[in-house]
Amino acid sequence: MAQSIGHLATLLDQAAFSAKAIPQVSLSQEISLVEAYAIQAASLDKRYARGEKATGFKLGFTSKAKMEQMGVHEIIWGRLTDHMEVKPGDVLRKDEFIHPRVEPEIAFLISDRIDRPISLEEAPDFLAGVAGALEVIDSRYENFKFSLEDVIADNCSSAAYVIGDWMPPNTPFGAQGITLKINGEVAQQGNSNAILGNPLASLVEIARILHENGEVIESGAVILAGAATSAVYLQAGDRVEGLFEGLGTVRLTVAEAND
Ligand code: OOG
Ligand code: MG
Repeated sequence: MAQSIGHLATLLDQAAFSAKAIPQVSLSQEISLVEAYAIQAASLDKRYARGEKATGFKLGFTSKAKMEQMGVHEIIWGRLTDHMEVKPGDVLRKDEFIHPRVEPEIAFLISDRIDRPISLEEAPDFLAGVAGALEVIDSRYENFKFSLEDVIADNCSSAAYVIGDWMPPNTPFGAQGITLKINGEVAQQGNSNAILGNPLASLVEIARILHENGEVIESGAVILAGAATSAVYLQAGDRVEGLFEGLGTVRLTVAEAND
């Protein structure tokens, strides 16, 4: 018998909470896109019930590099919570994750509630700030493999994020170089315009999609526009730096294995 939305949400929440991978849902049953987002919502309800607070939204597969790396070619969206936020100076513990990867992103801080589709021209009016960011993704599925529906149900692999200093919204961020360094070595190199041609297009997309889904973006919310490059596996002891032209450097440290 097919597993219910509630049961699948519990399995995914438990997998994240205990850092233990589960088999892909799609290997044993077919789920629709609507069901996948319903599983995501139900699994987030478990986090909210434990006291986590919503902080915003993320987009996924907004760059060709990410689509090709993961074999998924549709834009997806997920939910961020305060539990996922890594503050400057915090050290990430690898054992709290299954197989974490890091990727460089552009983040937006929202100035005014968005409850309708917006155009690219008016999108800047909704920005209180822009920043470079690092997202840590951690698929709850074995071998980091998933279908479109699987990854949506799994809240788009959302696990942790660190945001650099917020810069004024008129800071140029549209076609800026991005370098991801691990332990001082260049691991990925790209440009912010790899994100839908202009990262601000991600805000336009999420406003449209959320409106269709009856969700709003609150003032003060954070939006992660999607990775500009492929993601890289994290190892214990890694020192990660995201260098964002015009926006500064964002750092993340992974604890040594025996810490
Ligand atoms: C899914 C999440 C994709 C992005 O920035 O494209 C994503 C994954 O790759 O596991 O966060
Ligand atoms: Mg991402």
